[in-house]
Amino acid sequence: MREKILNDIKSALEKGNREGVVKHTKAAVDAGIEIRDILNNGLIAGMEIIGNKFKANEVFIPEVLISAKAMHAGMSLLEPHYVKCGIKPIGKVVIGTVKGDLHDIGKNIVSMMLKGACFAIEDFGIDVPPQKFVDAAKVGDVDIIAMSALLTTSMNAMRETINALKNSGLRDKVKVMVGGAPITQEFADSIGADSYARDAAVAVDKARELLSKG
Ligand code: B1M
Repeated sequence: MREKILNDIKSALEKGNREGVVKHTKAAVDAGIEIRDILNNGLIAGMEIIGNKFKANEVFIPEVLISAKAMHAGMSLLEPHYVKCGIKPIGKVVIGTVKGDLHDIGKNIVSMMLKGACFAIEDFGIDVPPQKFVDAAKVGDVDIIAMSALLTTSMNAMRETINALKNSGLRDKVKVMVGGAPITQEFADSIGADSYARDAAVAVDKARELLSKG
Protein backbone atom coordinates (compact mmCIF):
# COMPACT_ATOMS: atom_id res chain seq x y z
CA MET A 1 0.00 0.00 0.00
CA ARG A 2 2.76 2.48 1.05
CA GLU A 3 4.84 1.52 -1.95
CA LYS A 4 1.93 1.87 -4.37
CA ILE A 5 0.95 5.34 -3.15
CA LEU A 6 4.55 6.59 -3.24
CA ASN A 7 4.96 5.15 -6.75
CA ASP A 8 1.75 6.91 -7.79
CA ILE A 9 3.18 10.23 -6.51
CA LYS A 10 6.46 9.67 -8.36
CA SER A 11 4.75 8.73 -11.56
CA ALA A 12 2.31 11.68 -11.44
CA LEU A 13 5.22 14.04 -10.77
CA GLU A 14 7.21 12.55 -13.63
CA LYS A 15 4.27 13.20 -15.96
CA GLY A 16 3.79 16.74 -14.61
CA ASN A 17 0.30 15.74 -13.52
CA ARG A 18 -0.47 18.32 -10.83
CA GLU A 19 -3.91 16.93 -9.94
CA GLY A 20 -2.43 13.46 -9.68
CA VAL A 21 0.34 14.65 -7.38
CA VAL A 22 -2.19 16.41 -5.16
CA LYS A 23 -4.54 13.41 -5.12
CA HIS A 24 -1.86 10.84 -4.31
CA THR A 25 -0.11 13.08 -1.77
CA LYS A 26 -3.43 13.54 0.02
CA ALA A 27 -3.98 9.78 -0.13
CA ALA A 28 -0.53 9.22 1.38
CA VAL A 29 -1.24 11.61 4.26
CA ASP A 30 -4.66 10.01 4.84
CA ALA A 31 -3.09 6.55 4.84
CA GLY A 32 -0.83 7.69 7.69
CA ILE A 33 2.42 7.39 5.74
CA GLU A 34 5.10 9.40 7.54
CA ILE A 35 5.37 12.94 6.17
CA ARG A 36 9.13 12.69 5.75
CA ASP A 37 8.68 9.41 3.87
CA ILE A 38 6.17 11.05 1.49
CA LEU A 39 8.56 13.95 0.91
CA ASN A 40 11.73 11.89 0.43
CA ASN A 41 10.42 8.77 -1.27
CA GLY A 42 7.49 10.30 -3.15
CA LEU A 43 8.04 13.92 -4.14
CA ILE A 44 11.84 14.25 -4.04
CA ALA A 45 12.27 10.81 -5.63
CA GLY A 46 9.90 11.85 -8.44
CA MET A 47 11.88 15.05 -9.00
CA GLU A 48 15.06 12.98 -9.19
CA ILE A 49 13.58 10.98 -12.07
CA ILE A 50 12.83 14.24 -13.90
CA GLY A 51 16.37 15.46 -13.13
CA ASN A 52 17.88 12.35 -14.67
CA LYS A 53 15.66 12.59 -17.74
CA PHE A 54 16.57 16.28 -18.12
CA LYS A 55 20.25 15.39 -17.94
CA ALA A 56 19.77 12.71 -20.59
CA ASN A 57 17.87 15.18 -22.84
CA GLU A 58 14.75 13.05 -22.60
CA VAL A 59 12.71 15.97 -21.23
CA PHE A 60 13.24 19.72 -21.60
CA ILE A 61 12.71 22.93 -19.62
CA PRO A 62 8.92 23.19 -20.16
CA GLU A 63 8.32 19.67 -18.83
CA VAL A 64 10.66 20.28 -15.88
CA LEU A 65 8.81 23.48 -15.05
CA ILE A 66 5.44 21.73 -15.12
CA SER A 67 6.76 19.01 -12.81
CA ALA A 68 8.26 21.67 -10.51
CA LYS A 69 4.82 23.29 -10.21
CA ALA A 70 3.26 19.91 -9.41
CA MET A 71 6.01 19.41 -6.81
CA HIS A 72 5.14 22.74 -5.16
CA ALA A 73 1.47 21.72 -5.01
CA GLY A 74 2.41 18.45 -3.29
CA MET A 75 4.75 20.19 -0.85
CA SER A 76 2.11 22.71 0.18
CA LEU A 77 -0.04 19.81 1.38
CA LEU A 78 2.78 18.57 3.59
CA GLU A 79 3.80 21.91 5.10
CA PRO A 80 0.98 22.14 7.70
CA HIS A 81 2.09 18.78 9.07
CA TYR A 82 5.60 20.06 9.68
CA VAL A 83 4.73 23.35 11.24
CA LYS A 84 3.34 22.80 14.71
CA CYS A 85 5.11 25.26 16.95
CA GLY A 86 4.38 27.47 19.91
CA ILE A 87 4.31 31.24 19.70
CA LYS A 88 7.97 31.98 20.33
CA PRO A 89 10.38 30.98 17.55
CA ILE A 90 13.78 29.60 18.56
CA GLY A 91 15.63 31.85 16.13
CA LYS A 92 15.25 33.79 12.90
CA VAL A 93 16.50 32.62 9.52
CA VAL A 94 16.56 34.65 6.34
CA ILE A 95 16.65 32.28 3.39
CA GLY A 96 16.96 32.69 -0.37
CA THR A 97 18.30 31.25 -3.58
CA VAL A 98 21.27 33.35 -4.61
CA LYS A 99 21.58 35.84 -7.45
CA GLY A 100 21.38 34.31 -10.92
CA ASP A 101 19.62 31.17 -9.73
CA LEU A 102 15.92 30.42 -10.12
CA HIS A 103 15.78 26.95 -8.50
CA ASP A 104 13.62 26.99 -5.39
CA ILE A 105 12.36 23.49 -4.67
CA GLY A 106 15.24 22.51 -2.40
CA LYS A 107 15.27 25.94 -0.75
CA ASN A 108 11.54 25.62 -0.07
CA ILE A 109 12.03 22.21 1.53
CA VAL A 110 14.78 23.59 3.77
CA SER A 111 12.52 26.52 4.64
CA MET A 112 9.60 24.21 5.44
CA MET A 113 11.70 21.95 7.67
CA LEU A 114 13.20 24.94 9.51
CA LYS A 115 9.70 26.28 10.10
CA GLY A 116 8.77 22.84 11.37
CA ALA A 117 11.68 23.06 13.81
CA CYS A 118 10.19 26.36 15.09
CA PHE A 119 12.51 28.84 13.42
CA ALA A 120 10.97 32.10 12.19
CA ILE A 121 11.60 32.25 8.46
CA GLU A 122 11.84 35.19 6.13
CA ASP A 123 11.99 33.80 2.62
CA PHE A 124 13.44 36.15 -0.01
CA GLY A 125 12.64 33.74 -2.85
CA ILE A 126 14.94 33.32 -5.82
CA ASP A 127 17.64 35.39 -7.56
CA VAL A 128 18.47 37.23 -4.34
CA PRO A 129 21.25 39.84 -4.70
CA PRO A 130 23.94 40.04 -1.96
CA GLN A 131 22.75 43.48 -0.87
CA LYS A 132 19.32 42.13 0.06
CA PHE A 133 20.92 39.69 2.52
CA VAL A 134 23.13 42.50 3.85
CA ASP A 135 20.11 44.75 4.39
CA ALA A 136 18.39 41.95 6.32
CA ALA A 137 21.47 41.49 8.53
CA LYS A 138 21.43 45.23 9.32
CA VAL A 139 17.97 45.00 10.85
CA GLY A 140 19.37 43.15 13.80
CA ASP A 141 17.07 40.27 14.69
CA VAL A 142 18.44 37.82 12.12
CA ASP A 143 20.39 34.85 13.50
CA ILE A 144 21.17 32.94 10.30
CA ILE A 145 21.46 33.83 6.65
CA ALA A 146 20.74 30.68 4.63
CA MET A 147 21.68 30.57 0.96
CA SER A 148 20.81 27.96 -1.63
CA ALA A 149 22.41 27.46 -5.07
CA LEU A 150 21.79 24.78 -7.69
CA LEU A 151 24.03 26.04 -10.47
CA THR A 152 27.81 25.92 -10.53
CA THR A 153 27.59 29.38 -12.14
CA SER A 154 25.64 30.85 -9.22
CA MET A 155 27.76 29.40 -6.40
CA ASN A 156 30.03 32.39 -6.50
CA ALA A 157 27.16 34.66 -5.45
CA MET A 158 27.49 33.03 -2.01
CA ARG A 159 31.08 34.23 -1.78
CA GLU A 160 29.97 37.70 -2.96
CA THR A 161 27.30 37.80 -0.26
CA ILE A 162 29.74 36.84 2.49
CA ASN A 163 32.20 39.45 1.22
CA ALA A 164 29.43 42.06 1.15
CA LEU A 165 28.59 41.20 4.78
CA LYS A 166 32.28 41.60 5.69
CA ASN A 167 32.54 44.93 3.85
CA SER A 168 29.49 46.23 5.70
CA GLY A 169 30.96 45.23 9.07
CA LEU A 170 28.10 42.77 9.65
CA ARG A 171 29.83 39.42 9.23
CA ASP A 172 30.09 38.77 12.97
CA LYS A 173 26.44 39.67 13.57
CA VAL A 174 25.00 36.70 11.69
CA LYS A 175 25.82 33.07 10.98
CA VAL A 176 25.87 31.95 7.37
CA MET A 177 24.67 28.55 6.19
CA VAL A 178 24.97 27.34 2.59
CA GLY A 179 23.62 24.37 0.66
CA GLY A 180 22.39 23.07 -2.67
CA ALA A 181 23.42 20.27 -5.03
CA PRO A 182 26.79 21.67 -6.22
CA ILE A 183 27.86 22.92 -2.76
CA THR A 184 30.38 20.95 -0.70
CA GLN A 185 31.91 21.37 2.74
CA GLU A 186 35.16 22.29 1.02
CA PHE A 187 33.46 25.08 -0.94
CA ALA A 188 31.64 26.31 2.17
CA ASP A 189 34.98 26.49 4.03
CA SER A 190 36.67 28.25 1.12
CA ILE A 191 34.13 31.11 1.15
CA GLY A 192 34.08 31.41 4.95
CA ALA A 193 30.55 30.13 5.58
CA ASP A 194 29.81 29.00 9.15
CA SER A 195 27.95 25.90 8.07
CA TYR A 196 27.11 23.61 5.17
CA ALA A 197 24.17 21.20 5.01
CA ARG A 198 23.80 18.52 2.34
CA ASP A 199 20.03 18.22 2.77
CA ALA A 200 17.08 19.78 4.55
CA ALA A 201 17.15 17.47 7.57
CA VAL A 202 20.83 18.19 8.14
CA ALA A 203 20.10 21.92 7.64
CA VAL A 204 17.81 21.81 10.68
CA ASP A 205 20.52 20.16 12.83
CA LYS A 206 23.14 22.62 11.61
CA ALA A 207 20.86 25.62 12.23
CA ARG A 208 20.26 24.47 15.82
CA GLU A 209 24.03 23.97 16.22
CA LEU A 210 24.71 27.51 14.96
CA LEU A 211 22.26 28.99 17.46
CA SER A 212 23.88 27.14 20.32
CA LYS A 213 27.27 28.59 19.33
CA GLY A 214 25.69 32.03 19.86
CO1 B1M B 1 17.64 23.36 -13.64
N1 B1M B 1 19.46 22.62 -13.57
N2 B1M B 1 18.25 24.72 -14.89
N3 B1M B 1 15.78 23.89 -13.67
N4 B1M B 1 17.25 21.79 -12.71
C1 B1M B 1 19.71 21.55 -12.63
C2 B1M B 1 20.13 22.09 -11.26
C3 B1M B 1 20.86 20.71 -13.37
C4 B1M B 1 21.75 19.89 -12.36
C5 B1M B 1 20.22 19.78 -14.41
C6 B1M B 1 21.25 19.02 -15.21
O1 B1M B 1 21.79 19.51 -16.15
N5 B1M B 1 21.52 17.80 -14.85
C7 B1M B 1 21.60 21.84 -14.09
C8 B1M B 1 22.73 22.54 -13.33
C9 B1M B 1 24.11 22.15 -13.84
C10 B1M B 1 25.15 22.82 -13.02
O2 B1M B 1 25.25 24.00 -12.94
N6 B1M B 1 25.95 21.99 -12.39
C11 B1M B 1 20.46 22.80 -14.40
C12 B1M B 1 20.48 23.78 -15.42
C13 B1M B 1 21.70 23.76 -16.33
C14 B1M B 1 19.45 24.72 -15.61
C15 B1M B 1 19.36 25.82 -16.67
C16 B1M B 1 20.67 26.60 -16.92
C17 B1M B 1 18.83 25.17 -17.94
C18 B1M B 1 18.75 26.06 -19.16
O3 B1M B 1 18.11 27.07 -19.13
N7 B1M B 1 19.46 25.66 -20.19
C19 B1M B 1 18.26 26.74 -16.08
C20 B1M B 1 18.86 27.80 -15.15
C21 B1M B 1 17.86 28.81 -14.69
C22 B1M B 1 18.45 29.65 -13.56
O4 B1M B 1 18.40 29.24 -12.42
N8 B1M B 1 19.00 30.80 -13.90
C23 B1M B 1 17.46 25.75 -15.28
C24 B1M B 1 16.09 25.89 -15.03
C25 B1M B 1 15.33 24.99 -14.31
C26 B1M B 1 13.82 25.11 -14.15
C27 B1M B 1 13.35 26.57 -13.98
C28 B1M B 1 13.15 24.51 -15.37
C29 B1M B 1 13.55 24.16 -12.93
C30 B1M B 1 13.52 24.90 -11.56
C31 B1M B 1 12.11 25.12 -11.08
C32 B1M B 1 12.09 25.52 -9.63
O5 B1M B 1 13.00 25.26 -8.85
N9 B1M B 1 11.01 26.17 -9.28
C33 B1M B 1 14.81 23.28 -12.93
C34 B1M B 1 14.91 22.06 -12.22
C35 B1M B 1 13.66 21.57 -11.52
C36 B1M B 1 16.11 21.31 -12.16
C37 B1M B 1 16.35 19.88 -11.62
C38 B1M B 1 15.76 18.93 -12.65
C39 B1M B 1 15.77 19.56 -10.26
C40 B1M B 1 16.23 20.47 -9.11
C41 B1M B 1 15.43 20.14 -7.90
O6 B1M B 1 14.46 20.80 -7.59
N10 B1M B 1 15.78 19.03 -7.22
C42 B1M B 1 17.94 19.84 -11.53
C43 B1M B 1 18.50 18.44 -11.79
C44 B1M B 1 18.78 17.70 -10.50
O7 B1M B 1 18.87 18.25 -9.43
N11 B1M B 1 19.00 16.42 -10.63
C45 B1M B 1 18.34 20.95 -12.39
C46 B1M B 1 15.03 18.51 -6.07
C47 B1M B 1 15.44 19.25 -4.80
C48 B1M B 1 14.67 18.66 -3.62
O8 B1M B 1 16.81 19.04 -4.59
O9 B1M B 1 17.39 21.47 -4.94
O10 B1M B 1 19.21 19.72 -4.62
P1 B1M B 1 17.87 20.23 -4.31
O11 B1M B 1 17.74 20.48 -2.74
C49 B1M B 1 18.17 19.57 -1.76
C50 B1M B 1 19.65 19.76 -1.35
O12 B1M B 1 20.46 20.27 -2.38
C51 B1M B 1 19.60 20.62 -0.13
O13 B1M B 1 18.37 20.26 0.48
C52 B1M B 1 17.39 19.96 -0.52
C53 B1M B 1 16.42 18.90 -0.01
O14 B1M B 1 16.97 17.99 0.85
N12 B1M B 1 19.61 22.09 -0.22
C54 B1M B 1 20.06 22.81 0.84
C55 B1M B 1 19.18 22.93 -1.17
N13 B1M B 1 19.36 24.18 -0.79
C56 B1M B 1 19.88 24.16 0.45
C57 B1M B 1 20.23 25.18 1.33
C58 B1M B 1 20.75 24.83 2.57
C59 B1M B 1 20.94 23.49 2.93
C60 B1M B 1 20.59 22.47 2.08
O15 B1M B 1 21.13 25.72 3.51
C61 B1M B 1 20.89 27.07 3.29
